[in-house]
Amino acid sequence: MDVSLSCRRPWKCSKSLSTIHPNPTARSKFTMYTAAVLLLAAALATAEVHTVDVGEGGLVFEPQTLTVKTGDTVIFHLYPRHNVMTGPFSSPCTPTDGDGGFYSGEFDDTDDGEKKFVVNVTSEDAAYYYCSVQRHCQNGMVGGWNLP
Ligand SMILES: [Cu+2]
Repeated sequence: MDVSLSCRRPWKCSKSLSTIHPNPTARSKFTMYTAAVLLLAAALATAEVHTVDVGEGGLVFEPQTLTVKTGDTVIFHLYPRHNVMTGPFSSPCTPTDGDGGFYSGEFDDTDDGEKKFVVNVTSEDAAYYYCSVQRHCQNGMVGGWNLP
């Protein structure tokens, strides 16, 4: 027998919620999942990608300073013969002692004029970085993010 034909009072015949969602837990799991996806989407929406040119126009980082948040990505575009390395503010132009610093490695000539070094930001602490080639740092090739 066709249900729609037998139903003369549609407001009394509509399917109950329990029919649509026979398992209430399944429904709340779906809601939790939706909330998690929305939160993730919001986090991704606020994560930024920053680009820093390293030595494009001389002994400079351009821009010289950045404001970054955890989750952001910083892409260093290394121009020939330059690199980027973190260092402590207290002793300029020397490498950080292995505690969460980064180093792009030597610029490799086979990279055809441009090399990208990508850093994922995992802390909002200030970071100082410089170019460790010859005396570039001593000549002012320094930069940093979230500097006080
Ligand atoms: Cu340099």
